[in-house]
Amino acid sequence: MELTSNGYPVVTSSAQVGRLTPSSMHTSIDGLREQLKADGYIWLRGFFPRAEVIALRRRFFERMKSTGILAEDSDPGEGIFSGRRDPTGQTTKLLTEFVRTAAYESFCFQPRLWQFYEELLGGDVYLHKRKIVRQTYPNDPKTTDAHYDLIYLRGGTDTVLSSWIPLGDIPLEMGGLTYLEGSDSFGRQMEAEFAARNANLSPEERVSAYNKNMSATGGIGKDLRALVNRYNTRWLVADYEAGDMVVHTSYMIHAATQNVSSENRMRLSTDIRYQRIRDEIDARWQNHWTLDDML
Ligand SMILES: O=C(O)CCC(=O)C(=O)O
Repeated sequence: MELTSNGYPVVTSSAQVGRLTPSSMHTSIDGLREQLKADGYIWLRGFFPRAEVIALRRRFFERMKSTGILAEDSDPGEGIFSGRRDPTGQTTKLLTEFVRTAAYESFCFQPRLWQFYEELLGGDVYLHKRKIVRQTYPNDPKTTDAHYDLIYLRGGTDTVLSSWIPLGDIPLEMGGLTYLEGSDSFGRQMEAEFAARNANLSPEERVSAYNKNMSATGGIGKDLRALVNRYNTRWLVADYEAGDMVVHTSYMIHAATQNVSSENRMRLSTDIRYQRIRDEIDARWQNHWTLDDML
């Protein structure tokens, strides 16, 4: 299957695509920390009970029922697209409402998760209030462009870690997250270059993902082929399942591929960020996420 992102093919040859390597359930926390350092990511299969994740997906799409985006007579838990986008803006309202619900927030705050991060980061941890839920429609060419997270989080520590959590199964055809292999070090180089270029800007501009030295979206490219060619590496993809979690560093370059679900399923995922409480916290991320918060 040809992978596309933002309307472009992801690669020019099949040798430029690889598979994400899952971490073994038996790897010690020290081992996971080493993997994260070496690879820029760890893919933890079955980290959450599958039923808990599926229930959250169902809850989300049940709330969306009134907008008409779900196929008639379909089970909301399946998240099958009706083919009709909601013209009233109600979906945006419900999405921003969902990230504020106790049900969603308590999922993100569950002890299994924060205790894991306490172990991984070796200290008390903090969860950023700005937590994102992303819903994508089948055959929508618009996807997340390539970036590393620190671009948007420069006001805090670079040891912040992101959790990308599929809310439901996200097989390859549903357009999950793709990582540029070995790119933690490329992200570090890029950030050093941006820091040098941004040095003369005001403190506020210096941390901005949208200052004059950055792109309009803050990202580093919509055409993923340019990056894979430039670094002579591969885009890593996976068939993600409900219950999985990927953790990535703030320098790891990633993007999303297009959802071309043959069953017309909408993709749902969340991405949230934990860090050590003692490290610098980016003050701009201390409000609930809205689609137009420009962060
Ligand atoms: O889910 C996506 O499309 C993008 C997620 C992302 O950029 C992240 O987890 O940092």
